[in-house]
Amino acid sequence: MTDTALIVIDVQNDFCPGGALAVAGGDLIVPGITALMADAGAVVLTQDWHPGDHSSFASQHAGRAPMEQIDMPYGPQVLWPDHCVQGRDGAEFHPDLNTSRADMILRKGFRRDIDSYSAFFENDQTTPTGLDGYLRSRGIGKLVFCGLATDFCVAWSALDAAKLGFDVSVRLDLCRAIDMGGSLDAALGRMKDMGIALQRG
Ligand code: VGL
Ligand code: ZN
Repeated sequence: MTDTALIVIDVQNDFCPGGALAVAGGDLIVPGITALMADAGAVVLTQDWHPGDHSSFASQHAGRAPMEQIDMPYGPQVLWPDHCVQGRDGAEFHPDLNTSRADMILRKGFRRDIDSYSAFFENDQTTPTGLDGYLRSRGIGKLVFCGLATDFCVAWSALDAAKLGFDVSVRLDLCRAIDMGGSLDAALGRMKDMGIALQRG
């Protein structure tokens, strides 16, 4: 269907077992994503792409540890282990992800002072990435999301897409979550409240 895009969020080495911010079972979703690509009108891959001194890294904040939360000028921010550093192996896509099927590869989180969970807006929820315009100019109105992690980059992207007026579904069976401090349940609740179709197959 030419009006439907598959948006594959951050299926990168650092979010897979053995990576710096490994999500349990992150690698297991790759074959199912490959199968979904066959029917998609368009395929967009996103890539978390941070400078080595990114402000979301706990290593940049004296006395702070990964998974703590701090207040940034744009709002609360979880501090992460160093991950998806530009040009390093951890930032590469999982080797089995079919990158040649991608119409577009969108990199995000490349500004030192601001994180970008969502594929549409950075974490100030204002600065656009350009993806909205790309999809609209291609006449795409329906989006199917999958990838990593359910409760962060997938949820924030899907929620922004719904706010922007796209018809949104999330293939939960082709996502995996970080799930810290109730983050998965909270994200699922927010997506449900926004009318996003949560599918398990
Ligand atoms: C993500 C935390 C930090 C994600 C990216 O892809 O969900 N999570 N950076
Ligand atoms: Zn990141």
